[in-house]
Amino acid sequence: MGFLTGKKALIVGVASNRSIAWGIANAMHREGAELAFTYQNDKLRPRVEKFAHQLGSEIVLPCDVHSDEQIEAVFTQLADYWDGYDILVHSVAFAPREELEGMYLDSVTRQGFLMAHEISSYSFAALARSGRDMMAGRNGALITLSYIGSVRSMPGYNVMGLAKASLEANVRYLAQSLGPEGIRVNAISAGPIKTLAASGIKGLKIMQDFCEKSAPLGRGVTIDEVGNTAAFLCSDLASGITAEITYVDAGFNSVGISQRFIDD
Ligand code: NAD
Ligand code: 0WE
Repeated sequence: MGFLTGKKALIVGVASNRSIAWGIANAMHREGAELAFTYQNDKLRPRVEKFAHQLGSEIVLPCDVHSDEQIEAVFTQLADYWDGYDILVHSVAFAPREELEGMYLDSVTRQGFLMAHEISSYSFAALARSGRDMMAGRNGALITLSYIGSVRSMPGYNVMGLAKASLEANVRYLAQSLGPEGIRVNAISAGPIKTLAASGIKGLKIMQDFCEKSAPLGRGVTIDEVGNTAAFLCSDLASGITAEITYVDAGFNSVGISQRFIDD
């Protein structure tokens, strides 16, 4: 029997079969969870419907996290299918593309800053709040996705780094807010993975190669590895873990200078 048997999970952030949210959905399905999905816009709807069917789910709801109404509506619609739910997966980020290259101070704007923080951080709290009543009394768990650019400057990550720092603080404050209700809140800080959100990013390949060379495991990570960790963190196996940022990055974050740079 899977370790998520009997759990119901809402997955926000599937856009393709490379999406981290898709890796998480697969792992949660394998461990016995029932799934529901949201899609950002009409272009993504048929794709997400197809992915949902592959994992035995008929529940596919619109949700652009820019809209308070759509966030509220997700849970009124979800209540038509489920009495409650146990797991929220938040796998969403956005900043204007022009702000994800070059030097931070040359590219940051008030509008880009607000957009990045709203879509990539505030939306986690907004979804948590709207879904709160449906999660009452069932050992719920929330999970979001971060990146090491929250705590170290990374070339070109720029305003997204600030938004991820906010998201990680959001994890700690949501954990404090929801702890009394038995709801746990965690993040996974993933190593770089070639998804839609990472495509077209200048220098991504170079950064991936650098991470692979530096990481103790000497390689990158996959959406399945992130998925397995997310499934664990949202399961009762992780009942003592909340407000934590767990790195799934082959150990990259722990290294000063890799031994490989001495040996090679
Ligand atoms: P992805 O493009 O597959 O997923 C990003 C998702 O964000 C898409 O499904 C998109 O529809 C959604 N989104 C963007 N704006 C939205 C909005 N206004 N409303 C609703 N949804 C919106 O890419 P991914 O790499 O799987 O990204 C998922 C998460 O993982 C992001 O938070 C990202 O920052 C994080 N992350 C990615 C990497 C990486 O290297 N790919 C590393 C660490 C963390
Ligand atoms: O969080 C991310 C990327 C999130 C993202 C991606 C895009 C591309 C399309 C946010 N907004 C947008 N806006 C768009 O218009 N990652 C962790 C992947 C990523 O992005 C980088 C990276 C890495 C790694 C940007 C610069 C440097 C490294």
